[in-house]
Amino acid sequence: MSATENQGQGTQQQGPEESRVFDPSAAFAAQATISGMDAYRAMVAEAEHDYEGFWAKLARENLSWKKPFTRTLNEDNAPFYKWFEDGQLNVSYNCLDRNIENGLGDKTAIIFEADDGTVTKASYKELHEKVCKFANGLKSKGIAKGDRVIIYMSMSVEGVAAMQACARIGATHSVVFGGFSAKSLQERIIDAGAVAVITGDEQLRGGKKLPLKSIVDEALALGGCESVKNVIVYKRTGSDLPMVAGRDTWLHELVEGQSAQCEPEWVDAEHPLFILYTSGSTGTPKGVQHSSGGYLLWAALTMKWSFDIKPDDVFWCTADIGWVTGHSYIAYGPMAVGATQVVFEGIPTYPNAGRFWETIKKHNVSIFYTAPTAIRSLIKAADVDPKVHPSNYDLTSLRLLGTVGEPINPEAWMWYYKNIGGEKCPIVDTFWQTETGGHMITPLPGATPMVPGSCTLPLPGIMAAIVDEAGQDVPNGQGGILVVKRPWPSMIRTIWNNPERFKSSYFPEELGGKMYLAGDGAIRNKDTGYFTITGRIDDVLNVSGHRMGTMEIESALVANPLVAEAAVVGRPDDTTGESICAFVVLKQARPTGEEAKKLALELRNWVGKEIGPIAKPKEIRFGDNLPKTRSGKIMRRLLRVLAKGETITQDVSTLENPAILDQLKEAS
Ligand code: 6R9
Repeated sequence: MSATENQGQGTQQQGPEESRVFDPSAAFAAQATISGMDAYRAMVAEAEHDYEGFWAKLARENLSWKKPFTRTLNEDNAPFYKWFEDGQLNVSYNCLDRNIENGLGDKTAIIFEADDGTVTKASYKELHEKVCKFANGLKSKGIAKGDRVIIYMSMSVEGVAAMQACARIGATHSVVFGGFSAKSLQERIIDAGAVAVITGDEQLRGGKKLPLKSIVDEALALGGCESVKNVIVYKRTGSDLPMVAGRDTWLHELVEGQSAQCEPEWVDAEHPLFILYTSGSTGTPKGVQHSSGGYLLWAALTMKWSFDIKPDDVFWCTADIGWVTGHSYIAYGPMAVGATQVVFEGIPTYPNAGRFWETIKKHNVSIFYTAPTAIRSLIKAADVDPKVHPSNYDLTSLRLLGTVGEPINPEAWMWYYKNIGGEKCPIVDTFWQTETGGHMITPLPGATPMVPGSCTLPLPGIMAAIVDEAGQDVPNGQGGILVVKRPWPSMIRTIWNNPERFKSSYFPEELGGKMYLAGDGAIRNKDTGYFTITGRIDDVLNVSGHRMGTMEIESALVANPLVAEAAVVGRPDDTTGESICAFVVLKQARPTGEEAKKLALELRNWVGKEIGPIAKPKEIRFGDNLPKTRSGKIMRRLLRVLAKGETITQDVSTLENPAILDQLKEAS
């Protein structure tokens, strides 16, 4: 393999030359849904030969349609593509009723592993009943097709049921991660124009009770949320909470006496199933809008292709429903294929860092999907405390492993392969995004020879390529910009409330207006054509697999009355992939020593309050100024070098104030 290079501004670096190749075992390949590279190549060729025919066939085979579609792809108003547009279906019907009709009513849909280890199971029949009652309850509050509903809940069967219940009645949900602040929640409520918020009293994580409902109250009190008429509260911890008469309803009271049957609302394939807010390079988060038909098709198909899901598998995706991974591979994908899955409330280090490995054994998990950050932190924990090393746990139920969210460094890949997979489980390093709806570039576990640190090849039908800034293909071995050249069924449809931003962010004119711009840099191996993602090419950071815009954090910092100016950059971090380093100029004199420490802590907490704890900078350095060009542009490129603790070797002659660099070299 050739060495990879970081084309983008992102700070993710792959390791040195990577020449190790791991073939899927013959035994795995023999039983796999897509077995061997010839099978993969045949599918790729089929998609290239008849693109629409390829997708139409899959959509007919994998989904149940109330009204069959006759038109596969409509490109008339590109890039506002439409898929299966005259077809009608219901996502919740496809995830629940259809499985029951197929004889899976008594099969376990969800094994819920609570924070304290308590286990509750729900069969497809039971989940169907829960979702129908929930859906009827929402209807009784006047919530109807097309309404937006915010879901601000922790990991729970009820959280998944809330999403499915919205889908059942055609309401568009927008899940907001339970770690976001009241202000972030308020912004999303306003942008979505939500009519209701579904939340919990509190959440339990690592033995601690954390607020949910009180943050909703706070968000609504910030103003501008008059569209919200109902707040529905799931009782998790039972703590005493004020309920607002006429607005707040306990979930158990809402569903009491509701019918266990609820006729699904049949919607057009393009009907927005959900909006999920994610960070972009500019200030406000973008409401990524997904469809019903195309989205569900890809969630189901990737369960089969990438995860090789089979009837007896126990699938466990450790993501939170607040992120896209928890949408596609918890709330929808597993149920769209009638699988059994573990839904986990807790954290990987509670009661100790063996929790994942213990839980795999406890529930006989066969397919395990997690983030590189979690793997790296558990490697460290096992080094410190040999008792939580995976060798102490029986992991023989596993047959397939996956990762998502950020590049996995080859060392972490090898550790995962050896210590968790026992050198027999293929690893699918799945590259995808909130905007793509599901996996895009990933090994097929029964076909693709794996190379640590590479997400390998695009799935059949995904026309991924690497181009230069003018949109021209670059040869393998040369890095560039990752694009997708043709629309695919689960792609983002628009940015809620902002179609112009959708066009300029994802289909920029510079690239001809028809290629999807992922926002990542990538390089293909000269010999194999394998893709390696080299990191974001925009001002988006990836901390522990969570996306954050540098501008969002900067705006939060300058909103503090003490702050005059702020610049935020990412720097490589052994555990979290990237971490946040902020350079701050205060209105008062530059603090040093203890005062700097105190103010840094204050500002970190401020950011936590403005956005959420995940956005707190790991380090804050104070300066009298920031390095700027003569035209006043902050040179973030130089700040990235300083954040890493490296010496600046670039030309700084265009700087207005080169002396400032010395001051910003280290903590104040
Ligand atoms: C699913 C999800 C998307 C960004 C994406 C890229 C990074 C995700 C990756 C990966 C390298 C992988 N990313 N998977 N980078 N290898 N296997 O994470 O969505 O939160 O929208 O983040 O994450 O930078 O652009 P999202």
